[in-house]
Amino acid sequence: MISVVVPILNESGNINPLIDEIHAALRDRFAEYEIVYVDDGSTDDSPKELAERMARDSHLRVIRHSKACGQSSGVRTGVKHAQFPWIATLDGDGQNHPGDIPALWDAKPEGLTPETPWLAIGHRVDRQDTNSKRWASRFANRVRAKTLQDDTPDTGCGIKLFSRATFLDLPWFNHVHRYLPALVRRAGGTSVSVPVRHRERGEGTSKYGVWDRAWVGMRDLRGVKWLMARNAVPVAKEVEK
Ligand SMILES: Nc1nc2c(ncn2[C@@H]2O[C@H](COP(=O)(O)OP(=O)(O)O)[C@@H](O)[C@H]2O)c(=O)[nH]1
Ligand SMILES: [Mg+2]
Repeated sequence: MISVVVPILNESGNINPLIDEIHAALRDRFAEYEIVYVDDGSTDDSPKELAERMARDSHLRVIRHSKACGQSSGVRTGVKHAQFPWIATLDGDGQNHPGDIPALWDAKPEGLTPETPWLAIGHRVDRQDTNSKRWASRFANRVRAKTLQDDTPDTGCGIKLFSRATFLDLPWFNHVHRYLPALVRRAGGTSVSVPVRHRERGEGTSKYGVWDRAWVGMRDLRGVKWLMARNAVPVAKEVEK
């Protein structure tokens, strides 16, 4: 019933502990689930660790990009390959707690079909990052919320829940994963923020610097604002014979 998509780049040492936690969070809650890792061309031991784990873990599937294409591409590849209608995403460094997936699931209105645009996104209430990253993120979130009016305190959080149909119907560009609440609303849907835990990264280092993200963010924000202005959501109903 649910596919957990984890985009990674060089997350050696974080793979097995996170997969253990995903199983612990889901096994009593979902009759059926799969874990889809998308390796964006890692050059560390991640491919080896994934291959070893896959040999003994029937829930795990691994998709590998032949060359690095970025985190949003990783999410999209995972969603495309997912076999279940509902998707949860997680960062691969252990900063998100898989134990929060059920809270996002519970935020889903009862009876909601996968065809109805809807998104639950984590809100990292007690963020465990460096001061500079927290400051930059707070600033970026404020500018974005004011520009897009998406009523979301934290769009950079990696833990999210949405349907496969919803995601694949959204416009796509590199870094789109930071603008999903606005884009789901643009599609006539709703997004809800759910308070989640946040931890320090396990092994390894962050793949993003504060400044490279800020410059890309400003350009993307202009693009998303344009998309919002050029919106038209039809209410379509088949005419009966
Ligand atoms: N597929 C893919 N995943 C990435 C890339 N850069 C980062 N990630 C993953 O995205 C998640 C968040 O990245 P991270 O470096 O922890 O960012 P931070 O938490 O904002 O410092 C982690 O799971 C990374 O492995 C990338 O270029 N491609
Ligand atoms: Mg991280």
